[in-house]
Amino acid sequence: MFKAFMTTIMMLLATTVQALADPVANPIPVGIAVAQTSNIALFGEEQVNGAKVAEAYFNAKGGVNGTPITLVFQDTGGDEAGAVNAFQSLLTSHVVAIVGPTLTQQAFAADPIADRAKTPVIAPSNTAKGIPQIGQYVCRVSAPMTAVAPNSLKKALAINSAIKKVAVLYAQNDAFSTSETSVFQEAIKKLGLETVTVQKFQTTDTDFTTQVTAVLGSGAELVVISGLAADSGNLVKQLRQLGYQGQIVGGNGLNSPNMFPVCGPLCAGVLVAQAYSPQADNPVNKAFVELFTKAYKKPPAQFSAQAFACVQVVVEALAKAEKTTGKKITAMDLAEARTALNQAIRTGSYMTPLGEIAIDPSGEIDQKQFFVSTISMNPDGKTGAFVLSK
Ligand code: 1QQ
Repeated sequence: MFKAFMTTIMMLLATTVQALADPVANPIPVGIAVAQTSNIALFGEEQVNGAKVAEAYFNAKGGVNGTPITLVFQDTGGDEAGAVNAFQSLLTSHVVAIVGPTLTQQAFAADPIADRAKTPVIAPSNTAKGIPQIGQYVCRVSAPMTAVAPNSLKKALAINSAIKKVAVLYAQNDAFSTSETSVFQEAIKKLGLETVTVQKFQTTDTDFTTQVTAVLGSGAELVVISGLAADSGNLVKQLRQLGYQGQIVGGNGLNSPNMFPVCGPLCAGVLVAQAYSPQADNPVNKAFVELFTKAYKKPPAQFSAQAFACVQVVVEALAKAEKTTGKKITAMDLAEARTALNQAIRTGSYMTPLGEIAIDPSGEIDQKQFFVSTISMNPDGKTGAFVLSK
């Protein structure tokens, strides 16, 4: 016990002393801690791709006032321990900031470590309540579900105003899913709809017979799902296989084209609210869509765009920090650079593929525009698209 305590103290001291003594490297290292393995890699792969496009794009434009950045990747896997390890490893790799982790569930475990090390965290996909409140060094470019989720319910009603009875399903072992379902449930009440059943599941579940049977017995005309990718995808599939024919609204866990092979042709018609549209009409989005499509032979979706925006926020805030301090980032020591970056992130606005965004002093994003899309599946039954609902 005492020995473990002393080891932790020594490690903390070592990192602090190192950070104070070490200049920032050139190219400037930026950490990317997302899920490259596990089920959560369905989201993480999109994030890696988006971040890589941003690295190439901003370096080609001169990086940070002439100094390039370099992304340092650490796989978080899908759980808290993986995220904690990835964050610790990146902090000792002398990154100026960390973009990550993929899940809210991981952020509540890992972000406090970076916050204590006074290293900015830019969340690319953490949408639950309470993320910016983790600490002064934590911010997000992923709009909270409070701002995004209700849009899909309103769209469902616009399509079918006869809907009255709603079934709600959520993953009870995931912090994002429990947060999102409470947003949905509140919105359902406000819209004057009736919640006829609330069903819980685990993100590791593959058989949803019990939940689907309850939904079918409830007479629900709308099903609202809050889970992650594989679980939500299988749930959609089994709802359809067992005969549910009404509208389905999916939460942010159904926001990835990597989920399409899970429910296959049965994904078609699911409504999803989104913080990004590849059709957004601004120059940086056009450049992003073009570069991304060229590199990966498919258009980008939300998680890629949000990862791109995170890297953009870091690059542009580093450039701002150089202007306000009158000092090159590479002439600063790490601790100085991290603090200057954290302050700069929270000033001004950014024109990103997500449209114009700003980060307020608390670390919360201010985003103007959201979208609702319907999943449309291709004849191959594995690929498809989010088609913007007008
Ligand atoms: C969160 C989410 C997930 C669906 C991101 C992949 O929004 O964990 O907050």
